Amino acid sequence: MKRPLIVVLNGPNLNMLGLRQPEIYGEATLDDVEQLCLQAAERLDVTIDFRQTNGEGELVSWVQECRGRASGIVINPAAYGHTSVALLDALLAVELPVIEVHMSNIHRREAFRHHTYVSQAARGVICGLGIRGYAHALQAVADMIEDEG
Ligand code: CA2
Repeated sequence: MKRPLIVVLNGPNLNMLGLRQPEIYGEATLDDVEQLCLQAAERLDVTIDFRQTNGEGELVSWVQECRGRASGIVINPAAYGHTSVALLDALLAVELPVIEVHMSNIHRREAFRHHTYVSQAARGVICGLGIRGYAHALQAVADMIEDEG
């Protein structure tokens, strides 16, 4: 049987991961995060499409493209989570299980990071677990796909 597709989306500046601010985000690079996701996908018997963009419009388009193509979405919207109603609207419209990931614990940081628009479209939110949060998010989406057929 064909493996379900889970799209893993990453927002602005996450291409800098491992290159700056290791005290907040750790030393792993975005390539390391992709490898971790690929390993989790093997274990879970799903296919992933892993992407990063600095553009809000591109992120919205990628969410729209998931309709009819993907079975679920894992998204680290980065700063757009805190600002983008457009991204929220796209995630609500796509009607797929969504898990939001933040590597840092956004609730222990500045007040403007405590709220995310994306959370309103997410079945669950994982924050503060570093890059391992992505593997937990993939597990959660894979479970939802299996439970809901
Ligand atoms: O903790 C997370 O995963 C965040 O989504 C990361 C975002 C931040 O705006 C969110 O509040 C929480 C920032 C991504 C930028 O990552 C960088 C990594 C290294 C150097 C510079 C930026």
